[in-house]
Amino acid sequence: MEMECWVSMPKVELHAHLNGSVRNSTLLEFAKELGEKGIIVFSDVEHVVLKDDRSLTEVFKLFDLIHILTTDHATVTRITKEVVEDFAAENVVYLELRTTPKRNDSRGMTKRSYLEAVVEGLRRVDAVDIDFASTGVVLENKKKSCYMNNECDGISRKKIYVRLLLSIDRRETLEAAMETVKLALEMKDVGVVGIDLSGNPRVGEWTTFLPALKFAREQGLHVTLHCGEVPNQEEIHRMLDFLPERIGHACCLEEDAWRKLEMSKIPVEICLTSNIRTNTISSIDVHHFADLYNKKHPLVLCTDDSGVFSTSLSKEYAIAAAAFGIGKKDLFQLARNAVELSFAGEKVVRELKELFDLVGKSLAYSD
Ligand code: 6MZ
Repeated sequence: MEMECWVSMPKVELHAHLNGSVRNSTLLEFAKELGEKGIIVFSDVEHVVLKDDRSLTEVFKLFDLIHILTTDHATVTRITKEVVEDFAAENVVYLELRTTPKRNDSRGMTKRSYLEAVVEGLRRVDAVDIDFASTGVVLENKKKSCYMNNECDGISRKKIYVRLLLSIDRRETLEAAMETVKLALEMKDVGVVGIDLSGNPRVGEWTTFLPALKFAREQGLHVTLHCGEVPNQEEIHRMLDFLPERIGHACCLEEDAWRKLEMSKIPVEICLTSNIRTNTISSIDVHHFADLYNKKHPLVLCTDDSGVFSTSLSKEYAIAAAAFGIGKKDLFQLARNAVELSFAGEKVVRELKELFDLVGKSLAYSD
């Protein structure tokens, strides 16, 4: 099936890290600027940014580099705008974008000002209409909204819903994690809907963050955890026992943890290319997507880090179709079902389902 079929299909993205989704061209532009100022050596950075095949350890080294390139307010605003517009361009109709609020004293940056710079990026989106606030603010450019390229007639425009998850990095202290959760609570009205635990899975103990995660949950924030990117069975079990509303990856689960996951019905965010590239899963034909899909376990296809892994959500759908022999209608249904897994709340879920049903009929994705 042609790529265009996956691009034109409406899709839902629930696991995308902001700094992992930056275009390579933008990263190289930043690197050039810092190179000219003598802050970095451009040729060294160029080599790292353009390298295609990376181990999990190398990926986290790359993130440290990306953060050097991106951590000032104007840059954060720019990458947010670009990332949202890139997802919208391939018909992602709902994007739950996650990012780690960062404090950087040398740039006068606090976690709050970092997040404000992200929200400013959402405000600056102008290639499409955007709904990013839980209070229902929609920024429209006078024109009527639509979702699909081929339905746009020059009068109507695409629209994307964006909500934010704030990530806790496993390198952080409990105090820093608490600050992130409190920030999330204060910024609910600009579309922050939950908390993610991520970062190098070989670093830190997830139990450090348990009080912050529990507090987040008590306060009504949604919680998703990176779980099972490395084979730490003790941690995997305890994470599943916590019953997060979703988990990311779930790659290295031994049999009893796997059974626990299946029984729990905790939805899984699947990132095919990321898992293969980082060698977390040895090859696509043994990927656990197939088992979960066949057992009708709730799941969603995601990109993880579309910039770092040179992928897109449309590509992830194309890979699933080719590797597991799933047809267009079934993958459309998978995307539609993923709407239910979003943290956006009933109103948005209802609107998105209506949209899927409308598009499904007009593009013959459904019967
Ligand atoms: C775990 C990951 C990740 O937050 O700076 N991140 N954490 N596993 C992964 N699999 C490859 N990919 C990305 O985006 C980058 C940060 O997201 C987390 C890491 O903490 C990384 O530093 P933000 O916008």
